[in-house]
Amino acid sequence: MAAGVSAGVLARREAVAAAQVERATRGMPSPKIKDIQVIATAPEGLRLVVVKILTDQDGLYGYGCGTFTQRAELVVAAVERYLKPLLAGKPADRIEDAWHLCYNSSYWRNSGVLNNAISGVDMALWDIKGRQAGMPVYQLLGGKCREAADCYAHASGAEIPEVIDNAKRLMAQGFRHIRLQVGVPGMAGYGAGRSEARVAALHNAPVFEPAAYIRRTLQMLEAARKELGDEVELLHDVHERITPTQALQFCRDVEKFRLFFLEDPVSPEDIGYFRLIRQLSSVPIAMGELFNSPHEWTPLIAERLIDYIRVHVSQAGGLTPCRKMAALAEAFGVRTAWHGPGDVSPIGHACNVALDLACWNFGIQEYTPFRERTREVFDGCPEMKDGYLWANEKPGWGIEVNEAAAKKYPFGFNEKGERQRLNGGWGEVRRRDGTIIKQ
Ligand code: GCO
Ligand code: MG
Repeated sequence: MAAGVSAGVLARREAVAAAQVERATRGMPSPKIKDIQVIATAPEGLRLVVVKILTDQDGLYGYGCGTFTQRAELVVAAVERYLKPLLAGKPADRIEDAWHLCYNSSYWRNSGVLNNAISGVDMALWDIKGRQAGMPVYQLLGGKCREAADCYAHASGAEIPEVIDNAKRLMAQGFRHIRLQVGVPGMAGYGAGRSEARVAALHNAPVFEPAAYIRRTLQMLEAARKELGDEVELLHDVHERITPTQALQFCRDVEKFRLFFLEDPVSPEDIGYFRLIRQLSSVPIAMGELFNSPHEWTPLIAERLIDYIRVHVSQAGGLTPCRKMAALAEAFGVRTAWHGPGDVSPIGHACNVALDLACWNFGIQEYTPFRERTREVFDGCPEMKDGYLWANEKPGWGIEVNEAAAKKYPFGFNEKGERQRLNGGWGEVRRRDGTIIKQ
């Protein structure tokens, strides 16, 4: 018993506290997870996986993104066959607890498929929490640090003048940050148009040679800086296609173009090289879309080896781990640049924007336009104005999925309705001599 406080006073205090708890929860019984469904849809040919959690409370449900387009069907199975039975009947309002339950239930963890499945559940629970509170998710994270998320858009082309024209078009739309990618003649470069012609090789697959790509990209960046002026921020994605030593030289060579960031100069397998790159070059580095595990991002952040952490939020397990990642990054002066390509569903983009608004150390957001079919399936996509992405102000993610429309675009077909090969998986790219390269 605390000194000077009688048993009677203590008992009264306990009774008051119990009454307060009862008042606070009255009328809001904890919702339970009643059903988990998966919406598998490909409105623009890219396979999107969305998890829907229904609760035992009438009309209370939520959506989460678990998009791993190259192995989408495995994410569907992971949700339906493992997470759904695990979570049935569990409280829908204990997000942190549910995350750890899912994460630990496979014993072996941090895989792309499993993390995406967990993310689908995690984001759906945040959506439910927002709908319960009557607030957008960014409010649950502490509210806005900024009005909207400054974005970069993609300008690409098979030829350098085409890239520059596309960049000018985007600048005229209000974008202040532009990612530039140019094709390499006769080769299968990342992120740019490919010509029909193909350089001579010892095989029939698409060809890529790192040295040719590097020369071409340096020419393109030089032309772009000259023609686009000094004010626009330029970005480029290497897509882990060159050797670590080439990357080191490339980082030094692009310094003069004053990039906003250079992305993925080396692959996750080679992150040890960032220590060297950091010592020898001042180019700002963005890294992380392929990361699945804290063992990948923690050292890069804690050693201050990168400038922008660029994780694909669902690939890392959803909003719950990524808001912690952002907080870790803030402590080390690293900013966020969440992955925002076409193979993230609008639910995932809405989650990116919630983090962008609520985290002080936001850096930039990658933007991919939501086209007509996507908007038909997902009502309430974040809105783009003058290069800024604005959150939907409705509760949760503020997005409703039109499930009948989603069914019109099943997996397996491209936008023209033609059958796709490889179930959404990627094929091969080889060097001239036949060596497989990362793509
Ligand atoms: C980017 C990415 C993407 C990925 C794609 C893989 O920076 O936007 O590199 O274009 O290649 O998401 O499916
Ligand atoms: Mg990338």
